[in-house]
Amino acid sequence: MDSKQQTVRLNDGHFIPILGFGTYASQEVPKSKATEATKIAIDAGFRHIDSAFMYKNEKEVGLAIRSKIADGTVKREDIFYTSKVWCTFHRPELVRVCLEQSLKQLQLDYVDLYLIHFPMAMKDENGKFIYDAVDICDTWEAMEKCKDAGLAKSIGVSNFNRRQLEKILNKPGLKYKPVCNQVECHPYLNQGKLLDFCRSKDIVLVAYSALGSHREKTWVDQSSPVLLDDPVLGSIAKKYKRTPALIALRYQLQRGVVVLAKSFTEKRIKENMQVFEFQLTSEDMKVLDGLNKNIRYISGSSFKDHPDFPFSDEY
Ligand code: NAP
Ligand code: WDT
Repeated sequence: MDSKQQTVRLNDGHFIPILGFGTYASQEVPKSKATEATKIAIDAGFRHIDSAFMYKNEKEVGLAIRSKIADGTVKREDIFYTSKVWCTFHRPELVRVCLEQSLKQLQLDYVDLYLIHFPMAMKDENGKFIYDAVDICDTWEAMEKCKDAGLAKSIGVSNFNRRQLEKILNKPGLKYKPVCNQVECHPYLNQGKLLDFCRSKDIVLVAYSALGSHREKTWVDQSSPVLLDDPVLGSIAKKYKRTPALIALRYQLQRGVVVLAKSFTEKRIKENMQVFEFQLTSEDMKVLDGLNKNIRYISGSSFKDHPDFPFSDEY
């Protein structure tokens, strides 16, 4: 398997592999599965790995990365690792604390990319999350300090709407622009407008739930349609002798979106690497664009009353 993965240049000069491995799994999945799957992913050729403080798996993912370094499969600099600061660490003095906790779990000395996971500050009051008032620009300045300290090579955001991105881009004295905005993106929510905006600012859009999400009950309305069961995706898959999952991944790469794919199943982890083996015609890309229907699987509706809830704006 070709280990040199295709990358795209970020606005700070670093490069991000355009296909990433998602590692989030529900509480019921044994944490050791993350180690097993991440090792398989690296062996299969994935070089970009996405996790977060909130996923509670960084110890296990770090173990997999370090074991693939130890056995000579990769070097640290071949791996692009993303982590994210959780909402309860938005206070500027806590951002680095969260990153250092991640690094300690990982047993790594830097992350390639550090993201603000979600644009809403919260605080933990006796085990219950309540809203906290922290200016996102103050959180961003603490992110810039993490980059200057070398703990994160690049910094970016996740789940930001246009207004929230502009708030950071317009911050007086901005030192570093976010390199990316990681958001839900797939043929049913193709984020065309946010993608155009990000492009105009040299911000990479990174797609999560690109296969239609994990559909976990905590986060996803179980009555929503299953993306990979879509008949149009199915017929295009048939035409290329691939799978609906591969069509959904390829769609993102051809529109310049960096795409994450989560699987803890060896066969599907390997299958997802085939995204580099074929090309969709511009006609089929147009057909896929036509599937857009504003279905947000991870809608976060329980947070909708927070003043910084991102998904009330059109985009
Ligand atoms: P996803 O990538 O949309 O994948 C969803 C499901 O598809 C997985 O449960 C997987 O099941 C299955 N699958 C994978 N490859 C397949 C294939 N070739 N054919 C058929 N089914 C396939 O999942 P996601 O977890 O929602 O998103 C991906 C990653 O994005 C996450 O793991 C996380 O790293 C990140 N994420 C970030 C945020 C954020 O707020 N920033 C939110 C959500 C997700 P199996 O494991 O059983 O194969
Ligand atoms: C919308 C609502 C977007 C799940 C909540 C994001 C939830 C982050 C995952 C995640 C949120 C959240 N995940 O990987 O499945 O920040 O709570 O990364 S969330």
